[in-house]
Amino acid sequence: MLRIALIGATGAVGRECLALLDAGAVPLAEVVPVASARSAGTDLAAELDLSLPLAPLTPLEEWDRTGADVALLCAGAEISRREGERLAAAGALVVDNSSAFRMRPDVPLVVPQVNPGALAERPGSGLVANPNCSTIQLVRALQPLHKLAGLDDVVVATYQAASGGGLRGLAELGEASARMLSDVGAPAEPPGRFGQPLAFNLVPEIGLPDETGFAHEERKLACEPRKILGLPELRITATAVRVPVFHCHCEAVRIRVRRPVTAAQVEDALAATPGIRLYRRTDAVPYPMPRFAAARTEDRALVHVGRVRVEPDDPHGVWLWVVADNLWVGAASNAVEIVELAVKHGWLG
Ligand code: 2RA
Repeated sequence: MLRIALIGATGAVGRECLALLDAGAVPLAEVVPVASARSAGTDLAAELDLSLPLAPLTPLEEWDRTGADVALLCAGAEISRREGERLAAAGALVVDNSSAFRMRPDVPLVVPQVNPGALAERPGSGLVANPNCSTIQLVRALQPLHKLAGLDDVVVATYQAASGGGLRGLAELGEASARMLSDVGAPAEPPGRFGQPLAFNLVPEIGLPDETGFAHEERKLACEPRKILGLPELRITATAVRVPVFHCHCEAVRIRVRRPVTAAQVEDALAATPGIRLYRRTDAVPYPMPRFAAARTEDRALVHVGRVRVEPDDPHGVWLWVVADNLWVGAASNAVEIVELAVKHGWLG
């Protein structure tokens, strides 16, 4: 029976982790929700209708940090950098949702459906990194193509939902959309969570650009898949765009594969992959869309792939449209599945 500390429990990802733990993902002695003092008074059990053994919400500043078998860090890179190694040194297996440790060689970066072997042994660092949301759905769609025909080159354009900006991002989009609908002539919102107004707009830069012009989200998409897929030479590049959608990231992906393929072969490989729902042109719903991919619990758990095309003049050129719930597939369920794997390996409890 596990004692899990959940840091960032009141945030968008923290709440999804609680829902998954409440559904019985792992045997629990207790979950200790930890958050900043700002969240004092939040009654998570009542708000989320939880029946798991939940300790009272503890302010990060007052938490004693001992006795946790697992620490789930969902409070951003700054807090992960401050707390991660300290918690690992205190004996917890730390599963970190931020970008703080992802590219460190002694920290496995894990998508359980893609590279469970990275968790064959308990990492000496005590840290396991959860990849970025846009990476997780991408590598889950790429892996069957890699097995089928080998990956050579990947170009991706993302369409990322407001929930990637947390509860504040969701609220900002909702409130600004309502204001603009009630007064179409209203002046644009001041830049908020997304650097630019998002309602009825597209923001083609997520995170800060470096000296090459690539933004932080795009750099994550270029580095993380190489590590997860074990393909350090893979050519992969991205443009990341924030779109005024509440939930689910979408990705248009162009893959150059090493061996020629047909669309039917690609569709069959995707359809045979657990955790992927394939949409064919002839289906009643011929392609995935964010509204539907987040509609029901069973849909939220899947990576939805459609618009499979092989270029008529190049049998190495494949296009996919990939949709997934970024808070669920892209964060919480990946993190909780890492804990499940650790339990299976007998490292905990
Ligand atoms: C986003 N990648 O969508 C972030 C969330 N982890 O902005």
